[in-house]
Amino acid sequence: MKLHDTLRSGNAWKVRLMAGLLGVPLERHTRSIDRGDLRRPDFLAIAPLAQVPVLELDDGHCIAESMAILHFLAQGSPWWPAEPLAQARVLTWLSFEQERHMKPLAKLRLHLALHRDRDPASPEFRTYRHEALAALALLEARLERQGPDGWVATDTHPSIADVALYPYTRLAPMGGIELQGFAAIRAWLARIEDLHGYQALFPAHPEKTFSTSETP
Ligand SMILES: N[C@@H](CCC(=O)N[C@@H](CS)C(=O)NCC(=O)O)C(=O)O
Repeated sequence: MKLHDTLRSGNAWKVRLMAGLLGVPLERHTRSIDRGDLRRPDFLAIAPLAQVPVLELDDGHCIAESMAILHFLAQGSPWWPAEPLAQARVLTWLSFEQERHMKPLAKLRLHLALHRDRDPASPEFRTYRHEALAALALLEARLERQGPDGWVATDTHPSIADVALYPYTRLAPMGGIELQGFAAIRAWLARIEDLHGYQALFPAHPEKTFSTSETP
């Protein structure tokens, strides 16, 4: 299978993390947003939404959107529980990630750390900060309730909800959101990083997760 990604995409990091945790090999095809690769006809032919990540299967079929890809990869594994109520709980947290968590955290990281092209004091970025902190407060409360052995959506084995919520939570400090006040989140991040098969954002340079240079 081939993953179409960009070097720093947090949404594509979810897919690489999932594949690593499952022990599934992925060939990376890394594209550049700045070079306009995501607007090229060859990419648009496989990516109806013109975004990464896209997973290309060996038979040529392609899957867009990180949630859909995680769902596909996790079939038949404990990362997608078999029981309908447990599945519904996983979907609750996937929906939370897409609607309330990922966007403000990704915007803060992209524009305040990577591009440095926005004023953090602008109304728009103050709103993103407020939304990001609110999302992390909800995640913190959930993890506190789940206890030190629980996971975001499930009780014993982690699920694709943990994988989905990990990257932009881990990268939050790049957008000026410090995690010191979120003890349950910090413990959960550390537990994910201890899992067999964990993948760093830059696998050859795990220490450079927060680097803003063009090359890892
Ligand atoms: N909802 C999508 C969001 C994907 C997304 O935002 N991808 C970004 C990179 S992290 C992208 O392709 N940005 C370039 C663009 O939108 O032109 C998912 O979860 O996969």
